[in-house]
Amino acid sequence: MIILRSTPSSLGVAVAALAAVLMAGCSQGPSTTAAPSAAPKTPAAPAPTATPPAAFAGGAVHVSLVRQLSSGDYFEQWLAGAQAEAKAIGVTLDVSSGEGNNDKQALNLEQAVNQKASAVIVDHGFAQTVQPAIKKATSAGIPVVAFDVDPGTPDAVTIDQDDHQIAEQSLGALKKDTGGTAKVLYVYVAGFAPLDRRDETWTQFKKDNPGITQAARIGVVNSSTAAAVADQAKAALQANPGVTAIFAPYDEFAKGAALAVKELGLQGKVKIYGADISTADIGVITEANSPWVATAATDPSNVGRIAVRAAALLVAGQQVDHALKVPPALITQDRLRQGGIANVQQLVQAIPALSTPDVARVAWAAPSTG
Ligand code: SR1
Repeated sequence: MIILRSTPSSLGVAVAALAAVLMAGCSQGPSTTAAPSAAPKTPAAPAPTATPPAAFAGGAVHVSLVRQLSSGDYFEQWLAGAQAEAKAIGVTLDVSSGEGNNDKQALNLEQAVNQKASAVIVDHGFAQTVQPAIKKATSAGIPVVAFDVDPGTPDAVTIDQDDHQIAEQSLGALKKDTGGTAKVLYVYVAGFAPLDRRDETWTQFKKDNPGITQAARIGVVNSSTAAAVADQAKAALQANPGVTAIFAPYDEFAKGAALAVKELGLQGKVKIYGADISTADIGVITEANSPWVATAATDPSNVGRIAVRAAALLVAGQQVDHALKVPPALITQDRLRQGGIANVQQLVQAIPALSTPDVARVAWAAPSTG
C-alpha cells in the first residue's frame, strides 16, 4: 500500500484559529474607517466556535483515505482539498490508491481497518470489492465515509455530487443548443456509481426527447482516459458522420472528445457537453474554436474538504447528515469567456454556491480555502 501522509501542524492550526477569532472580533466592533468596503464575493469562512476534542491533539487522529483512482484533474484537486482540510482540522490523512485496480483498493481498505484507522474515507470503488471491508470497519466501530460508492450499509455516511443533476444540467444545455434534435455520441463506462447515476438520467432524457438519439456509445477509464477516449471518439465520429453532439459526463471523457473533434476538424459541427471542471478544463473550454461548450460541475477540492470534515465529525462523535449531496452548477463556455474566468479560483468567486463551508461544518476549525 502506498501511503502519503499529511501531518497537521498544531501551531498552524492554533495561529489560524486565533487569526479567525481576531477577525471575527473586528467585524463585530464599530467601524472606524469612513469608506465602506466592497462586499466579499465568497462567503467568509466561519470562525471556529469550539476547542478541538482532546483526541485530536498532536495529529493522533488518523483518517485513511482509500481511493480507487488518483490520476486526472478531478482526483488531484479532490485530494488537494482533502489534504488542506485535514491540516486545518488537525487530523493525519493517510492516503492510498488502487490506481484503477479494484483488488488493490480492497486490500488497502482491509489494511486500513486492520491498522485501526480512526476513520476511513472510501473514495470511489466497485461495490462488490469494497463492501466486505466496509462491513468489517463498521462492525469494528470505525466510522466510514463513502464518496461515490455504495457502502452497502446504512452505518456509513455517503457523499455524492448529485449526479442526476449534473447530467440534467449538461443535457439541458445540449437540448437548448440543438433545439431538441441531434444524433449524439455518448461516452460511458458502467460500474462507477457517479457514471451509472448520470446514465440513468441520460436513459430517461432520451425517452423524454425522442428527437435526440444515441448514434454510438464509447468509453474507457484507465490511467490515460482522455487519450484512449480520443482514439475511440475519432473512430466513432468517422463511422457516424451525422453526429452533432457528444455527451461526455466526466472531464477526462470530454477532454478526449475535444481532442478527437479538433483532430478531425469538426469544431463547427460537433459540440461537447461534459461534467467536472479544473483549471486545465477551463483552458480547453475557452480556447479559440473549442467544441466543449458546457459542463456541469462541483468544485472537486470542496468535495474533498467535505469528506474529511465528515470523517472528523464522526471520530468526534458529532452529528453528520447521513447522505450528503454537493450541488453542481452549469458552467458554459459563454459564461467563462464573458467573465474572463481562467481558473477554478476565479470560477468559485463567480459562483459562490460552489463553495459549501457549512456542509459538515467542524466547529473547532475554520474551513480551509483555496
Ligand atoms: C470514473 S468516475 C469519474 C467521476 O467521478 C467523480 O464523480 C467525478 O465527477 C468524475 O466525473
